[in-house]
Amino acid sequence: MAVVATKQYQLLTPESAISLASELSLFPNTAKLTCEEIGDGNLNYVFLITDQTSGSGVIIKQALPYAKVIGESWPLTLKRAKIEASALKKHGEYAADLVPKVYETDENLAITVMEDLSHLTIVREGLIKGESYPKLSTDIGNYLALTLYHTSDFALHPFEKKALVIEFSNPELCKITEDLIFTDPFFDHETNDFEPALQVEVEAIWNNKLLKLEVAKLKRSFLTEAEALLHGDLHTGSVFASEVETKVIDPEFAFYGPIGFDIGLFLANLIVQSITREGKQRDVIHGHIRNTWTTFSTKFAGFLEQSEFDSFKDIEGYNAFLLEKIFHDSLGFAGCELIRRTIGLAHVKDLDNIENEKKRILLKKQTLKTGERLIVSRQEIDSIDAVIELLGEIIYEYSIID
Ligand code: SR1
Ligand code: MG
Repeated sequence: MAVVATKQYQLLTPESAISLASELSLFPNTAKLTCEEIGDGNLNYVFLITDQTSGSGVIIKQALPYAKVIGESWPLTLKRAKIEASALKKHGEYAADLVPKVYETDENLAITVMEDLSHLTIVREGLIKGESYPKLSTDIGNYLALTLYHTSDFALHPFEKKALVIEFSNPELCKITEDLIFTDPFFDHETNDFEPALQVEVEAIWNNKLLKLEVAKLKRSFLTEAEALLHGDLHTGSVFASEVETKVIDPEFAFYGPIGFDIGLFLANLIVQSITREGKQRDVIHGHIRNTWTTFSTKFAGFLEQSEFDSFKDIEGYNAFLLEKIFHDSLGFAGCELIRRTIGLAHVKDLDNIENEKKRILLKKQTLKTGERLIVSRQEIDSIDAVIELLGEIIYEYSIID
C-alpha cells in the first residue's frame, strides 16, 4: 500500500524517520519515539524506531539511489525497495514464520516498514563470535524448500508463474551479481580487491581455462534459468536469528533464477565459517551444512511427488534427476561465492577481520581452493558428506604447505 504517495524521494534521517512513523500512525499518540540507524549492509539505510514507553518498535528500511558501500559514483535503482517488499510478501505466503512481516511500503520514498527484529542477531556476526544457532539449518532448509518450490512451475499454473517472472524482473540488481559473482573475480578487473599476498593464487584463477569454462556455464544458468523466485543474496548477513527463531531479510536481489543459487550462497557462507573454525566448533558448522541440504532436499522431494502441474512427476528417475541438478548447481554457485568473497569487491568479515596476517592469508587460500574445487568438480561430488570431506582435505593440504 502506498502510504505517503505524494512525497518526493528524500534521504531519511533519524529525525525525519520518526516524523514519518508518526505520520503513518505506526505508534499510539502517547509514544515516546527514538530512532537509530542500524544498517550495516552495502546498499541501504535501516532505521530502528522504538517507542520507549511500550518497548515496541518497527524497522524502516530505505533504499539509497546509489550503492552505500561505494558512494554516489555507483547509481542504483530505487525500484529494488518495491522488489524487496514484494518478495518478502510472496515468500511470506509460504514461509510466514521465516520472514519479517511487512507493514507498509512507499515506492516514492523507496521504503519498507517492517517488523522489528532487534531481539535477534545477524547470523554472520553471531557465527563470527562462535554462536551456533541450533535451529538455523532446519529453518533455512525449510525456507529454501518452501519458497523455491511454491514459486516454481511445479506448484504454479504456467500463466501465474510467468506473471511472477515479469513482476520480479530485476535487471539492475541481477547485473551486480552477474558482474561481482560471475565475471569480475575471474578476470583482471578494477572492481577486484585482494591482498597482495594472494597475487599468485589470483593469477592462477585468471589463467585457469577449465575453471573459467565452468564459471561461464554457471553464469549462463544464472542468466537463463527462470526456475523459482529466489532471495538472490542469501548470505549469513541476510539472516537474523536467535536460539529459537530465524528470519530471512533483505531480498532486494530477488528474481526468477536457478533454484541452486540461493542454496549455494548460503552453503558458501557456512563453508567460510567452517574454514575459520577449528575442532568441535567446525563440526557444528558441518552439521549446519549437512542439515541445510538434507532438510531442503527431503522437503523439496516430498513436494515434487505432490506436484499439481508436473505431468512427469511419476516418471521413474525424473525427480532424482531434478534433485541432482539442483545439488550440483548449488555447489558451483557456492564455489563462485567463495571466490568472490575473497578476491572480489564485496568481502566478508569472517575472513577480513582475522587479525593475524599469516593465518588470514592461509584461510583465504583455503577458501579460494575450496571455491575452485566446488566449481570444477561439482558434477563428481555425489553427496553433502563428500563436500564436508573435501573441506577437510583442503584444510589438511594447506596446513602441510604452511
Ligand atoms: C555493491 S553491492 C555488493 C554486494 O552487496 C550485496 O549484499 C550483494 O551481495 C552484492 O554483491
Ligand atoms: Mg543485503
